[in-house]
Amino acid sequence: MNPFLKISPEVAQALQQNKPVVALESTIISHGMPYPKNVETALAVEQVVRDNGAIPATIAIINGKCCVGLSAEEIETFGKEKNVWKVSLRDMPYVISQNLYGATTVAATMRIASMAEIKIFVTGGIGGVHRGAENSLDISADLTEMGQTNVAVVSAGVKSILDIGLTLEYLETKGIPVVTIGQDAFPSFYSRQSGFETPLRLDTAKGIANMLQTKWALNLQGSVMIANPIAEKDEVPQAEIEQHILQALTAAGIAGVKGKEVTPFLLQYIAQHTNGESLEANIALIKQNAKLGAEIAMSMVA
Ligand code: PSU
Ligand code: MN
Repeated sequence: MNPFLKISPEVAQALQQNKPVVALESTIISHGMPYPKNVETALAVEQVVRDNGAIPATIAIINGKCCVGLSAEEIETFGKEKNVWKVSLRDMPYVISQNLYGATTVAATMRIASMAEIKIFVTGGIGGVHRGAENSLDISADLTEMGQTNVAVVSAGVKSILDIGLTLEYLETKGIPVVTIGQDAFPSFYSRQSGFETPLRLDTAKGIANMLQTKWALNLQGSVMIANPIAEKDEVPQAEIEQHILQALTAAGIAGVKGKEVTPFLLQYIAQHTNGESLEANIALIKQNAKLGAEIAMSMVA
C-alpha cells in the first residue's frame, strides 16, 4: 500500500470484503458551506450512504497522510478550523509534506479514492470551465483528473457559475461519458434544466453500474460523470439563481478574486445572497446524490 495512504479500519474491512464503498470529498465541508451546516450535512450524507447499504469514506489530508474514512471529530475539525487548505492535485505534495490540514477537491479526492481502489465518489457539483475561460484559462483540474482516473463521480450536474456548454465540450474532448439519470435535460445543480440536452441518458442505478464496468473492462481510462437532477420540490428557479450568479461574478471581478479562491468566493456569495435558499437546495441535492451513489456502488459489487 502507498505509504501516504491511511484507510480507516471500517473502510479497509469493507474493501477487503468487497462491500460497496462510497468516497466523499472534504472541500465542500471546509470551503463550500458555512459552519455548522457543513458538518451537519457531511454527517447526514454519510448516514444516507449507510441507510442505502454502503460504507461512506470521507477523504481529507491530515498529518501528512491521505486519509480515507474520517471520524465525526475529524469532520467537525474540517468544518470549523479556519486554516484548512483547499487541496487540488497541484497542492497535494506541499500540504502532505508540510503536515497541514487539507480539504480535498473533486480532483484530489478522486486520486486518493483511486489509490484506495474505491470506484464511486459522490459530491454536489464538480469544478469545470469557468465563464470567461477564453481569457482567464480558468479550467478546474477536476476535469483533467476525470480524464485519467477510474473513479465515477455522482453530481447534480454543472453549476451555472461555470460555462456549462464549454464544460460539456471539455468533457467530450477528454473522453468522459456524461450520463444523466431519468431525463433528457442535463441538470445545472440548483435546477433540473440547463438549456443543454444530456449527452447520454440511463434510467437505473443498475444500468449505470453496468456502463461503468463496461467502460473499465474496455480499458478506457477515466471517470464517468453521473448527473442526478435535483428533486422538483428542492429546485431554485433558473432565472432567480442566474441573477445571483451574475452579481457574484461582478463582485468577484471587483474584488480581484483569482485562482483557487474563485469557486469558494462564488459559492459563498450566492449562499449569502439567497437567504440560505441555495444552501438548502445544495444540502438536499447532495443527500439525493449520496443515495444514488450508494445504489450504484451496491450494483457494482452485486
Ligand atoms: N462546486 C460546488 N461546490 C463545491 C465545489 C464546486 O458546487 O464545493 C468545490 C469542489 O471541491 C470542487 C472544487 O472540486 O470546488 C473546484 O474548485 P476549482 O474550481 O478551484 O478547481
Ligand atoms: Mn480554477
